[in-house]
Amino acid sequence: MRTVTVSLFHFLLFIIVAVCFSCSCCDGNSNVLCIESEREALLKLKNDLIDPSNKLSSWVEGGNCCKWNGVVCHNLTGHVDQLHLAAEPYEWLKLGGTINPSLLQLKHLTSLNLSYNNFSSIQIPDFFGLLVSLTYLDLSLAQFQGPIPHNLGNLSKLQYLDLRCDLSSWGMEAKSLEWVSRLSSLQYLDLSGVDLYKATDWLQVTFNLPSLLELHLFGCSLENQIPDYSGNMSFLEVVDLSLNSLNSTMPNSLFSLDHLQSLDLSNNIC
Ligand SMILES: *[C@@H]1O[C@H](CO)[C@@H](O)[C@H](O)[C@H]1NC(C)=O
Ligand SMILES: *[C@@H]1O[C@H](CO)[C@@H](O)[C@H](O)[C@H]1NC(C)=O
Ligand SMILES: *[C@@H]1O[C@H](CO)[C@@H](O)[C@H](O)[C@H]1NC(C)=O
Ligand SMILES: *[C@@H]1O[C@H](CO)[C@@H](O)[C@H](O)[C@H]1NC(C)=O
Ligand SMILES: *[C@@H]1O[C@H](CO)[C@@H](O)[C@H](O)[C@H]1NC(C)=O
Ligand SMILES: CC(=O)N[C@H]1CO[C@H](CO)[C@@H](O)[C@@H]1O
Repeated sequence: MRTVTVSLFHFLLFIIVAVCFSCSCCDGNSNVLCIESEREALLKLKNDLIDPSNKLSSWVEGGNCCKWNGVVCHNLTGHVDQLHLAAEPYEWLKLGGTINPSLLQLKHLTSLNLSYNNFSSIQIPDFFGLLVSLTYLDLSLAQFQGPIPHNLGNLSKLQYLDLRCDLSSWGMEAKSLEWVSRLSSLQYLDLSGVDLYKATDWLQVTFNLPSLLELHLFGCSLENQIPDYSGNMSFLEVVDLSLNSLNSTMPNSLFSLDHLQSLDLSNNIC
């Protein structure tokens, strides 16, 4: 009886190992097949993008989109999980054009990186606020213009938001920061270079961001005093408020943040 049990165990082990090798299920991402509707969505996206360096040449009809340049699928479900379409800082043939709302078909997208591209002909599309699975959104130095859509505040899973823009271009602005206060999962926020001159509510809004570790508001044209947010952002480690017009009235609590490692207030009125 015992030998039967042992050999049955070995038999099962053999089957598992054999299945693993034959379909390479242990190999993760590269072997999952993409989902057809998501492939079509990506092709529509490509259609509206200007791609001077042919970065998206692998994006063709009928292919396995999980193997396409910049596309990362979930290793078990095959859903598109991440889109890494960032340019490199030194690259001068950047992606541009417009962004097709077909992006919304990627319902499981957790990470979108378009940084260093050239979207100077458009604003951040309103529909980005519907990409509710996102945990990472990096649109830094991608030259988007105009107002930041406030419905980005609906991205409740967002942990990382980088909308930093080039100081010399004054590309983007926000007239309110109420939407930021709704991003309760945020750990990293960078709005450096975004014109916040008119976002006077930054003094009143309660930034209930208990997970926030880094706050970068370099060169945002902020005025008046530094508001007291410390109670609701008590885990802050890095704060950069340099190059604004903040005055010397400062909440004492700013200096009692237990986890603070770096505080940059240089180039202000104070
Ligand atoms: C899938 O990816 C996760 C991490 O993203 C990893 O922990 C897991 O082992 C992977 N599973 C397979 C079957 O490759
Ligand atoms: C986005 O891509 C840029 C350029 O490759 C990289 O430096 C940056 O770390 C990426 N952002 C995230 C959130 O991974
Ligand atoms: C960005 O794209 C615009 C056209 O949309 C073009 O005029 C401009 O030269 C491009 N800039 C860079 C730095 O590639
Ligand atoms: C997203 O946010 C906007 C305001 O910022 C709000 O009016 C809208 O109803 C929200 N949409 C959803 C689907 O939650
Ligand atoms: C800083 O600005 C606030 C709001 O305008 C004002 O109440 C405060 O007196 C100012 N502090 C100094 C030192 O100018
Ligand atoms: C510790 C602290 O100041 N918590 C405040 C955070 O913000 C909420 C309002 O959203 C206040 O009710 C809390 O008192």
